[in-house]
Amino acid sequence: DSGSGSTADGGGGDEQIVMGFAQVGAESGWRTANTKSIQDAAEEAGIELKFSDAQQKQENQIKAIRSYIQQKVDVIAFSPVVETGWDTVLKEAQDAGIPVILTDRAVDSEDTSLYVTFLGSDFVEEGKKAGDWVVEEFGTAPTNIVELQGTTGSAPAIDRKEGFEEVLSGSPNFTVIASQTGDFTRDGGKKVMEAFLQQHPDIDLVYAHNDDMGLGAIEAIEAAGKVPGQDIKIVTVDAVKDGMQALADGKINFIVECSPLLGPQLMEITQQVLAGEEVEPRIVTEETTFTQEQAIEALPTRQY
Ligand code: GYE
Repeated sequence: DSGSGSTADGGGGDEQIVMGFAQVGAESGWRTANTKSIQDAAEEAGIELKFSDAQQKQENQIKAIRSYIQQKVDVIAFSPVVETGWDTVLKEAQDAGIPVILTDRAVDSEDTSLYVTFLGSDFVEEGKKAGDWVVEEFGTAPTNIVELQGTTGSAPAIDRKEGFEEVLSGSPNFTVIASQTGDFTRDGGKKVMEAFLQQHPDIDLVYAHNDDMGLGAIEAIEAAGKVPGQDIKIVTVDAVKDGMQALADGKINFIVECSPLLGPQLMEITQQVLAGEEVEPRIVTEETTFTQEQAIEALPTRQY
């Protein structure tokens, strides 16, 4: 020691980072893969992770965030189940001097100083990609579409609907004859699709905001004696393994990818933020789309 009075600690740079992560729930294959990615990446980065599952309820997420504030974690990361209603709790985190990183889903707060950055997909773009495929597939043929929406009020449900509608609005042959939430779950997708099939004998296409609801719809279509992928075509978003398998089997016709593997980037951003570095306010995930052949090719090496 130089005798200057400094401690061996060297300014606190070596202390373990503690992150509080408030997850949406365990509603889909996507979410399971996302949770695993975050847990694995935290371990890899030597970050201590406090993790909570809100079971798709905003009040539970708010409680979790408040408890992270109380525990004085170094950083809070979360995926907001819905877009609105976060200002109060985010202000509490800000007042406590704890940086907040949004992952996967956005909030619609006007005060963007309430969070450092938002890491996740461009959901409007995903909706557009689904719409582009529909236009290519059906051309000018009259097409009756039913839509299985994600969780009401969530960023991916709002944006995937918007992007899809934007593309189709230019072609009068496309009609969305029914649109309802299936809450991003397989069971939700199945139940809503059962009702749609009873009400509408003439469905040409299902647009499901995620694979799980599309997989539920497949069950309902088969139970109604129709052939999914043929009698009724299906386009979904996510590209998790079960969805990709259904695409490879010809039961789903097209999938727009949404990557759940946000963990490594989240840990990297966390380290930068806590080191006082500037980070971009919006970090968009890179994604592709899959046809049946592409799914068959990608499946053997798919991580999730
Ligand atoms: O598409 C869906 C999940 O927020 C992008 O949430 C995520 C969505 C994903 O339940 O499967």
